[in-house]
Amino acid sequence: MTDPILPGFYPDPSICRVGDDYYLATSSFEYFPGAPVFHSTDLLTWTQLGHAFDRESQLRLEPGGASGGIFAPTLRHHDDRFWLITTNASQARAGHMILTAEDPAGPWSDPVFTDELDGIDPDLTWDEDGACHLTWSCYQPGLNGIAQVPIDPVTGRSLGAPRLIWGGTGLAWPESPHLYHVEDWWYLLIAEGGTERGHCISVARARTIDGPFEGAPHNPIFSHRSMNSPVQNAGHGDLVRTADGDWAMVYLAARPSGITPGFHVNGRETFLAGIDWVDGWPVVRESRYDVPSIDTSFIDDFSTTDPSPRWISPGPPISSWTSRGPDRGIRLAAAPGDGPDRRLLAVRIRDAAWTAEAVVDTSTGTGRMVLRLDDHHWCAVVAGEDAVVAELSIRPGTLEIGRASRPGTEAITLWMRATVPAPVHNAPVGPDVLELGFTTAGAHVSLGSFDGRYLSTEVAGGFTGRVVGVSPDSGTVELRSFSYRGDREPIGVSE
Ligand code: 6LW
Repeated sequence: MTDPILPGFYPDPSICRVGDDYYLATSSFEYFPGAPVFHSTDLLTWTQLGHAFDRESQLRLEPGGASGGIFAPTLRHHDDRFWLITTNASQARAGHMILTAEDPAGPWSDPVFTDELDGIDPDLTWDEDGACHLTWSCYQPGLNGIAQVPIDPVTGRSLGAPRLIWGGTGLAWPESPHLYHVEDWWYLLIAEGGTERGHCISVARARTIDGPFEGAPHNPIFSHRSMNSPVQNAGHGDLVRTADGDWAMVYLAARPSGITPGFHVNGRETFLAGIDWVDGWPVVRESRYDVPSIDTSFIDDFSTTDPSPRWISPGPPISSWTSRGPDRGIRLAAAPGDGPDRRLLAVRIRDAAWTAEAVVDTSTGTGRMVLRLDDHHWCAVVAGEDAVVAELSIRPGTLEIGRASRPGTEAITLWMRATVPAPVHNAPVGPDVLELGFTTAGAHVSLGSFDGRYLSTEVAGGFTGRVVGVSPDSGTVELRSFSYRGDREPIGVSE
């Protein structure tokens, strides 16, 4: 299976079902709102409902904390409520965060914090007696591996001492534990090997939720390591029993491309597989589902009352520095000074080849279109008063890759596009070519292009993927409309 059900950086998926409805949440790191929540009735097509963290009283993120913030969540439904547990990796000593909601579209509660249970990837599971257990990837000395503690999920308080329940098969980083009660067994599904090319999924089982757990003789039960597949880094799975009684698994994977070692630019994405039970163990059926290609294109003129949940920011909440135009458009106010809280209104890149355009009015300020991996790996089309400049910033420098005078100061369309290059002399090159430019008064100006590998995770590191959007540099910039189209002819920037 090569197509994700959630393209773009939506990693660490967790899924649950209520009747015929499926719900899924992913990690979101330094971006706010955080922990996006999705809905589906067929596991194949998903609609974003919103985010579990959508107000500052729930979550304060460190500005510029690349790949910090909200790590892997677990989403469950119990006692007629939805439960989400996760870790703010920038404040991990505060404990894991438990949120609840009647409606997964929100509002979600303010978080309740657990005790300081050092580690990540917390899971909540209720046993046959209704007791709740927190199981997580523990870093505490003596408990290194998958640990578990009985917990009161309402208060967050531990109701016993943490215990190591499985150390995994011996591969690095046993993490992302999830538990399932199937017939007479409790199954513990984990990821191992690290979230890179060695990623895999292993399973163990026990007669009781707290073990002792015995690993499957054929672990890992799923991996793409050392395989010749366009889908790599496969791991971090969560199982769900389907409405018709079968089983499925969501998992994360990346789609690196280009010359070795391969570069993935859109982060780790969410994929879907089938699950069969054979001789008392889950077996992954990777190609069971025919995932439809997803139309990721949109044009947003900000005329709707509520902003689409697609918009995120790696800094302060969007509402704190934006305001809506009288009937359409959105005004972006630049941050005072040059603080780290880069104000960027952005969306995830979800395709290999794409075009994005921002129509901006800079009559009351200056601003830029930005493609960001993190604060040290980005490129921009900067609309100044009399010139438009294309920049590429790779720590520690920022390179000007093109400049043109700006005819007039009326609204201007800033654009970027990514194309997938053909191999040169049969040798693959970078994952894509990024071209930056602008269009104004009918003049279409390409400012320059560069090899997109420099804005890839293999170069920058981290857990996220590219986002594209608009950032105010000074004063107030009005974003009249933003359009994104995947894998088709560029919108309005044809030569
Ligand atoms: C996540 C861990 C992982 O918490 O990477 O894929 C970490 N696995 O389970 C960040 O995504």
